[in-house]
Amino acid sequence: MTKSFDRVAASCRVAALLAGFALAGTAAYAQDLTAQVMDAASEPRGTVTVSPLLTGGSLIVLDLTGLPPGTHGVHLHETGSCEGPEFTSAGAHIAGGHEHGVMGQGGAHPGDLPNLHVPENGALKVEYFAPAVTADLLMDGDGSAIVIHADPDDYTTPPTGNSGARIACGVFAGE
Ligand SMILES: [Cu+2]
Repeated sequence: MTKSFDRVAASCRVAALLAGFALAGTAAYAQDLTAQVMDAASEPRGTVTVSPLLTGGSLIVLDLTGLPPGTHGVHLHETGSCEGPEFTSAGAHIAGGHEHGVMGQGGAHPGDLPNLHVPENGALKVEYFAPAVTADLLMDGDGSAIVIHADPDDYTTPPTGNSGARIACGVFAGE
């Protein structure tokens, strides 16, 4: 009687230990990634934080200042490099084998994000869920970057939604 009780307790302990390992592994991978955003003149323009969620997807918080008023496309790009003033070093969008645009054929890229509507004072804080953005996508060998464009993303036209020049960029840090 006592013996089988002990065995149950022991197996519970093993299960708890395994659960602990699994949680620790996931938690280590799901830390926040923060990008310090710079414009083409290397002036700081705020931060973007991506929090990969244990339930899937990510929470993205953009806290930006000094941007030109108006509507701007913003995406997660595939390379963790922001060499101004053109920021082409950030590469293309994180595509995940998809085409561009939530309204495009075969879309969307996991890195496609909603447009930013920047008010007259140039400052904007916004947060939203990005269901297709995972730590695996962001933290591959060459990292990733957030890129803000001069024009709105039309959510359709490959490869960038006609969003124009890259006006600000930030590399995600954290491993
Ligand atoms: Cu882009």
